[in-house]
Amino acid sequence: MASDAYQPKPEHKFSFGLWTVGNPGRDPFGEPVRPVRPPVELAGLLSEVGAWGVNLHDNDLVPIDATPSERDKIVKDFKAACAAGGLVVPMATVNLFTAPVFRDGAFTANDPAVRAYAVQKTMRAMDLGAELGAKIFVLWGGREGTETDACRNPEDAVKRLREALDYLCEYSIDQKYGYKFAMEAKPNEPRGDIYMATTGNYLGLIPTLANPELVGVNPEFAHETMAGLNFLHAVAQASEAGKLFHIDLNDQVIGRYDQDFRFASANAKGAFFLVKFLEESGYDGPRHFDAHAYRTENFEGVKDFARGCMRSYLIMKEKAARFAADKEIQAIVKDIATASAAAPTVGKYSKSGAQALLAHTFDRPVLAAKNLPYERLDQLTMEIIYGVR
Ligand code: DIG
Ligand code: MN
Ligand code: MN
Repeated sequence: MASDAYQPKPEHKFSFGLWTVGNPGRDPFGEPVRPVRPPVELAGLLSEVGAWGVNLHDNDLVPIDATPSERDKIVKDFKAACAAGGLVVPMATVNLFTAPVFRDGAFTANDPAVRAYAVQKTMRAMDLGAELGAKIFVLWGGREGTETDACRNPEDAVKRLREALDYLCEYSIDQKYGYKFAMEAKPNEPRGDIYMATTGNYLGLIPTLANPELVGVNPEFAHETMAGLNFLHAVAQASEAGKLFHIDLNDQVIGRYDQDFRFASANAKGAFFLVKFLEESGYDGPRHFDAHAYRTENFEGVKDFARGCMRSYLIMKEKAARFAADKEIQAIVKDIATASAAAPTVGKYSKSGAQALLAHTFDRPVLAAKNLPYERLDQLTMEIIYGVR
């Protein structure tokens, strides 16, 4: 691979989940095509391609039926592999979707025993993550949903989810883990419909929690895009609310199943605006690639996939810098932000301000005539993305 300007460095904070580079290529219509590699080998791969961090679900590392002594040896070996490879573990999460016990959901399941088991399993996953140094705990409610709404009142699902989150926040406080919880939305798959379908749903739930300051979101590019939504707008709202605790980067074609493509491989324009936003907004969290290689790939192809995610991010980062330095673009950006005519500012309400606003006469034709050269601006933007500017 060329030693050019797009080589990943620790300061870029690129991370991958064990389940991403460890994905064996199984899909609903086909068996695995790649051998399942042990976590220590996956850590070696991530170190080789230049990743900064490695994330995991509990059972990506520790099999669900491992004995305590087996668990401890696995964790010891993995910690050694991470240390040897210079990898940190910034995020941990819990698998509440693979085992059949979660077929009706986890925190929102109808069976209170399943709900209690899901909370217990999450507590143990939090213990594991804390042992590995994670300070972000992601929760993706992959099975929290329905195929028929005859199965439960959706209000009950919200209440059960809140009860679990409040309990887990208190556990983190009690254990002094210092976790920031990052909630990950998805509209459907593997359930017919998943509760908290979008990042916006979670932004509406968080203020109703007992410890809202401990809970934010982990938007995923593919998940908002599956629903036909603008991923950047979800990320920007989360960021503006101080709730962008983590982010899952990948790519996706609108209206398809969750493709989890290599970052920027399907939607270069969306990737450009996202990287521009993340870099200019001061987001200082992990750049986590929750994606996987094509089923056609062998282990070397998995490395190509991981390198491509990071390279494309850095290429888009450079293009965002070109956009910011482009005099013609910036002149347009400045002009379209100026007022078309003198007018009272809205700002914070005051009686006098309201009187002045009500007394002001707006000249609608003048306002309607302001030049908005978005065609030229977007063409210049595309020419930067195409690499000809
Ligand atoms: C799927 O997009 C989910 C799971 O892979 C995991 O729970 C979470 C972590 O980023 N993303
Ligand atoms: Mn996904
Ligand atoms: Mn994800």
